[in-house]
Order: sequence, then C-alpha cells, then structure tokens
Amino acid sequence: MTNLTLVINFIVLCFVWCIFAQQCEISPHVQRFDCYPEKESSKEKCLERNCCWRLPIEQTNYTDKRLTGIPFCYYPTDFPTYEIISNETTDFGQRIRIQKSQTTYMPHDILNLTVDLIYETQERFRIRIYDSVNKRYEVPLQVPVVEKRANNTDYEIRFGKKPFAILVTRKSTGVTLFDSSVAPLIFADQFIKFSTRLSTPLLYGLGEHQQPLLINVTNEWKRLTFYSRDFPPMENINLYGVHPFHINLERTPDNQTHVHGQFFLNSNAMDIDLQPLPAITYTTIGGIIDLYIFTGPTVENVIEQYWDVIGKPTMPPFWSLGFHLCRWGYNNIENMISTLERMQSANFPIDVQWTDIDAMSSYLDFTYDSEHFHGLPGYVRALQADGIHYVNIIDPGISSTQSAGSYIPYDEGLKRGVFMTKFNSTELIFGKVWPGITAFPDFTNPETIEWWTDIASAFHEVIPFDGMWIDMNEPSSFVDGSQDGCTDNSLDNPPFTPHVHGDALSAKTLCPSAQQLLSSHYNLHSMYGYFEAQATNIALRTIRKKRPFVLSRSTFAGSGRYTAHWTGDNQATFIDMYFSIPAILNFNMFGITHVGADICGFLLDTTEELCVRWMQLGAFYPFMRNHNSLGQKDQDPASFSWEVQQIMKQALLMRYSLIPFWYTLHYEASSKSRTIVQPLFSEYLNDKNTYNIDQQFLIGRALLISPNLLPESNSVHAYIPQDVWYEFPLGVKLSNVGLFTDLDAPISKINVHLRGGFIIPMQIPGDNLVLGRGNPFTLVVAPSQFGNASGNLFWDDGDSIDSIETQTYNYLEFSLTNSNKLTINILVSNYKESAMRLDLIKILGVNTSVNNVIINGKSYSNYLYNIPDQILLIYGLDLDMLSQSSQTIQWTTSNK
Ligand code: MIG
Repeated sequence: MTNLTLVINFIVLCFVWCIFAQQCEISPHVQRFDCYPEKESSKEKCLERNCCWRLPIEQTNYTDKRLTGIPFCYYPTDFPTYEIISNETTDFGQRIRIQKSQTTYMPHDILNLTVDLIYETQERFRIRIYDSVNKRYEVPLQVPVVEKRANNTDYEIRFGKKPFAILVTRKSTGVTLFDSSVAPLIFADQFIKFSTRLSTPLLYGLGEHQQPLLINVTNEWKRLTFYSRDFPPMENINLYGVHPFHINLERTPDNQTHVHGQFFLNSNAMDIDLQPLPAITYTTIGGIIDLYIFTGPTVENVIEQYWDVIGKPTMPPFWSLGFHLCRWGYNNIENMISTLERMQSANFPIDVQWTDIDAMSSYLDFTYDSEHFHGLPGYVRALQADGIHYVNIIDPGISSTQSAGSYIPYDEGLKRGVFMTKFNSTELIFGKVWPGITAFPDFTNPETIEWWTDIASAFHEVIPFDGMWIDMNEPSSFVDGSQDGCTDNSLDNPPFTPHVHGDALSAKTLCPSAQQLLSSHYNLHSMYGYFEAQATNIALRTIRKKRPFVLSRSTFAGSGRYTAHWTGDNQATFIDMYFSIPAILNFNMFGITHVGADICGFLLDTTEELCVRWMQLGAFYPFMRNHNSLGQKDQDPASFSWEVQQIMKQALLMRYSLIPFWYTLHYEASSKSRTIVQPLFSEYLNDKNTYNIDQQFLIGRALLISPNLLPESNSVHAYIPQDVWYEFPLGVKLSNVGLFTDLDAPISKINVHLRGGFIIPMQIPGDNLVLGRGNPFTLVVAPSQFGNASGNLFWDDGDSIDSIETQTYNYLEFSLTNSNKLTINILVSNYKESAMRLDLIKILGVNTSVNNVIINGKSYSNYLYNIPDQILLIYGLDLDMLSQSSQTIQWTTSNK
C-alpha cells in the first residue's frame, strides 16, 4: 500500500467516523428516541441496528428519576426513513405517497406507504398512514367517514419532504400540536413506530392504568403499555382496558391555556413512551397509523370531538344509579338474604342485589347452584316485586367438558360455530377458567350474538336478571395461551413484544394466533371486552325490551356505547381509594361515564374507617357498588356498628336525594357528549393550581367533592377555585376561595360544595329508586357572583329503550335572574305518567331580608328567610312542574 492510499484511507475513515459521531451528537438527552426498546439492549445489538450507543454523560445517580428512561441506544439524525414521492390534493384533503429506499432493523419493512391527511371537521383532523399495496388490518370501530374536506379549520398542516414529517399547528396561536420530525417513522409489518412533539409535558388520559390524573413528564421518562390484561390495578402495568387517547395542555403566547386531544385508533399491543422533550412515541405491533387530533380548545370541546368519533355513552336505566350490593362469597342464599335483610331493616336505601360466580352451579355460565342457592329464582322475583333489581355475573369462557346434551350453551355454540379456533384450523382453542377447560365465544361473529342472546334468554326464563356483569373478558385464562400452548409463528412470537405484564402476549390469555371471524386474536385481543359488551347489550335489549345495564371489566375506546365499567380488583387500602378518583375521571373522558370502583375495597379485609370514607366517596361515583372478594370479612354497610351505619346512611341519602341531578347528567352525556364527573382543570383551565388536582372532582359542573383520603385525619387539604361556593347541603356561602385550605373532615363528614351559577334538582329519597319515583322534588338554587343560576331536569320512565329517540320524556329548564326571579320552563313534556311535584326550593346567598314571595303572580306565605345563613326556603309548595309551560317564583327584599 502506498503512503498516499494510506493517507486517503485515513481521511475517508475519519470522515465517515466524524460524520457518524456527529449524527449521534444529540443533546440534550431529552432529544434521544429509543432505538432499542427491548429489554436486553447492548452496545453490539444497538450498533447492529445502525443506531447510536452512548451512556448519558451526566449519569451520576441511577436512582434519579430524570435519568431513568434515557435511552442508551438511540436514532442518529440520518437514520433511514421515508421521503415524499408524490402529493395530490383530494376531496378530503391530501394524499401523499412516501417511500423508503432501504429496509432497517425490523423484518418486513414496508417501503411504500400512503398518507391520507383528512380535514374531517373544523376541529378534527385525521392522519392515516398505510401500506400502499397490501390491505392491512384496521380497527373494526365504526368511525365517521368524511369525504369532503372541512374549510376554515382551526389547524394548519405542513410537511417535511425528506425525511417525511407532518407538522400540525393551531392556526390562532401557532402552537405546535403535532410534529413527527422528531424521530424517524418506522413501518414494518409487526412494528410501527412514530413520535411526535407534545405541546407541553402535561397530559391526561392514556388508560387503563393505575396512575395519577396528571401525567407530567417535565423531568421524567415514562412508558405505558396497552394490551388488555386481568391484573389487580398496580402502577406501570397494562390493565383491563385500552384507551390510547390523551389530552395535552398548551400555553398560548398570551399565557392562556388551551387543550387538544389525540387518539391513536389502533388495537394491537402497544407501548406509549413519553419523554421530557416533551414527546410521545407510539410503538404498536400491527394495524395501520390512524390518528386523530382534536383541537378543542377546551376540555369539554375535546371530549365532544373525541366522542363524535368513538360514540357517546349509553343512557343507563334509572334504577342502576342507586346503590348496588355485591360480594364474591355469599356462598349460599341464606347468607345473601340475611345480608340484604339487615340492610333493609337498618333502613339503608338499596336498589340492586348482585351475585357472583359462587351462585353458579360448578361455575357454569347461565346456571345457578340449586343446592346452595336453592330458591334463587323465586327470591329474585320477590325482590323485583319490591322494586329491587338483580344482576348476575357471566364469564366468557364456556365449559367444554360437560357430558353431551347436559350443557346447552356449549352444545349449541359448537353447533353454531361461535367459538374461537386455533390458527389456520377449525379446531377450537381451549383455555382454562373457573369451570375448568373452556372455549371462548368470538363476539365479532354475528352468529355469536344470536347464540348469546338465545342462551341468555333461556336463562332469563329461569331467573329474570335485570342486568349482566361481564367479567374476565380481557379475555382472562388461568393458563398461558391455551391448553395446548401456542404456535411458534410470528403472531405468537412477534419480532417485538411491547412491555406487557408477564412478558408474553399469551400471558394469562389466549394465543394471539387464535382465529376470530374479523381477524386474528393478535389484532382483536384488546377488543374482546368491547365486542362482548356489544353482544350483551344487544342480548339484553332483545330479552328484556328495556334499556340494558351491562357492567364490563375490559373496555376499549367506544365501549361506553354499550356498557358501564368498574375498575376491577382493587385493594382495601387508602391508596387504592385515592386511585379510584383519577380512574373515574379518566373513564369519563374515555366515554364510559357510568363508572365506579369497588367501594370499601375488593381484595384484603377493609377497616371500619376505610369503609366509611369509601362509602362517603363512593356515594359520588357515577356507579356505586360495594363489592368484596372471597374470604374477606363482610363490608356491607349494615355489618358495621350503629354509629358507622348512621354515617354511611347519610352518604347514601345524599346520593339518593341527588338522583334527578345524576340522571340529567347521564342524559346530557348520552345526548350532548358531556362527562358526568370531571377534573377541576377542565372547568378552570387557566388556573394552574388545578392541573394536578385528583383528590377532588366535580359532578357535572356544579358539585365539588373533596373526600378525606387519609387515615386518622380530621381535615382535608383541598383547593377551592376562585368562584362562588356554598357548603352542601347546608347552603352557607364560603368566604375564602381561590386557595388551598384545610377543611374540617371528621369521620362523619364528606366535604361537598355547590358552585354558584347552578340549580340542582333533587328528590326526597325512597327505600329504592322504583319506590321513590313519585316523591316530591326539591331545587337548590346557587346564585353566581352576578346573581344568576341555571339548571335542567331530565325525566322519563327510566328504562324504555327509545324514550330519547321518541322524545317520550320531560326536559325542564330552571333559571334564576338577578331580579330575584326563578323560572321553570318546560322544553319537552311528553312523559305524563308520573307527576312531577315540586315541594321545596332552597335559594342560597340571599343577602337581604325577604318580605314577600310570589308564585305565578300570587303571594305565597310558606317561606322562611334564615338571616345568618342567607338562605330563603320556600316550602310546602306542591307545585306541579308540568302544569304550565312556564312558571315563576319571585321574591322581594326589604331594600327593593
Ligand atoms: O378470578 O368472579 O374482578 O369482581 O368478584 C376472579 C369473581 C374473578 C374477578 C372480578 C371480581 C369477581 C371475581 N372475578
């Protein structure tokens, strides 16, 4: 070799090395995007992917949260990715073809992709990126199909040509909503990965996970995994449901706060990584990129825009808003009856009695244990005659080992071909659940819905259940994969497995390769509960011809159209009681508004103190059920001391008296896309103090709940936003607002505040909601700082399937003007079967003495003005709210 070639070689080498080094010179660390998300990363494996391997330089302290999560292996700036090859304007927006010239580290890279940019509405933008040649699996959710591009959109789109990237900004402020230029797009058959910049490190959503409400990645790296899984809620574990939706805060240049939402419509197992750049990375192992951006700009707007895509929540039957009592392990009917009887003789209101799997015969679905639960059918009918409803549990696994002819659900199911099969086979796939070896219905098959309806209907002849509790529908199995294991094909052994609990997609569930009608279980796994809820909802409609009540453990985006949800196997601890609040708030954003946690805790023995606090809190869950696990000590309210019972009863009576308000909220959720409970930040978006508040919440927009979540504590540290607030139910106005304060919270008390500007319809409670239906109503009127207030009341028969479509309901509007005049206006009054009598009106914050009350023009003398508390009480009214289209209640004060 000559000297010259040596020199040239040296120069070339140096050049290559220097360039390479530079492409790895990514600083600060928050700009690194993980190139080796698998568990066992190493320098060699990283370099094999042509990525950069460097330990974080300032890494001195491994326990520092800011450092855990920084990838050692990350993409160089010139990592091969796609470039635009053509771009055409279409009716819906734009269609772009992109291409990559070389494959990268994952098998079956797809080199030619199509990008559709769909301007769906002024506030909703959709990005679809898919294989230009081969059709791929897409989520079988019925989303709106938009063919014409919306004009005057709130958002503006630009793109990078080479490398290809999409940038979405908010027109009015210029704030970045989406920017995929931060990392290379990877699109292989079983590995799709893309990243985008977040507007701020503050976000909400991304369920189902045990986590605080605010996800703050200012100083933290975070990974959340999505794949439905039966596991008691714990942090950093994929749980029962999948909701890849989040809300991101934005700061405007003039220091206002806006929010936008983002929904990744993808049902494959996935990881979502968050990093302080701030940025979000989606890594999914199938489907396509189908992503929605909702521009809000308020939380309420984002929710409405999101629900326009996934569907609004179903309207629950009226009775399901009452108190539900359940436990696993009544073990026999005597025990169940005596529990319910002690509840009733202690005068607790109760609406629904439940049974768990211990009431089944050998854990077989659609059976009951006629020995230990002898007489259950008759007992249920007797309860129903008293206005109590009954709900039983059903698991998806259908026992396959009963002797032929002895168990119709299996025999019929087999005949009708409703069960899931092994990969590329007509042979059934068997798992193992409570009844032993089971087959699993494929609810994506229309025939399955009919079979399900038929077997449920046959059982309904035996026991006329009112609702169905669908458990174990992740689907959960006691064995991994199946009785015969799984295959070694690429569905069962994908090149990349997201960080699911148990490390394998088949952990405590079926093999991903199992076959369903619509696609492989690999694609549909996280929607198993969604399709079962849909089938169950349809079955109940058909059987009962009334509004269905379904309670599902596993959910997917859009499940709220069919089902309510509870948060699964929590523990009887104060911390789990706290986590129930972010959970119910999140599920409200996810469109499953009828949600609650097992009150007093499911696993572990509860304590008297915890159970009191939890009953007080649970009285304000949209779905209120006390449920307990096998072997734990009793925790029904009547099992406690007399003193404790009185406190729990007070909480229950508070719930029952507010049912008209709750019911109206459900109507507004199902028809106007409003959440039932919501976090404070959604109402006080410009108040930074509210961003991290998840130990308090609002019911509708009007009631602030501040439970005491700490043991042995007599006060609660709470935030009272800058606004007008009245103590509830007393009605005294708070003098200190806009601050954190310690509220008195002895064991007997839960702090509730009513917000000025709202009128709350209430009702005198009965022993249950059926018996109390005709009871008189009351109104609580809470004037705002301007002296006005408003509210609504929705009322119908409570469980007709079509009362909303046929407008067979009443809808009233209450409004208070600052001239001391309350008006009751009828907006709709087509439901006449039950009288709506108003008995009492309580007007708060009346600061001058009242000397006359006039109702519909006539002087009325039954009133009391309470000077120190500034409350005007108009009583003994007996006013028929439906008698005239508009009625007025006025009062005059001494200085007018
Ligand atoms: O393997 O049916 O989350 O509420 O009580 C446990 C028994 C099965 C799990 C549910 C729980 C229910 C329990 N089930």
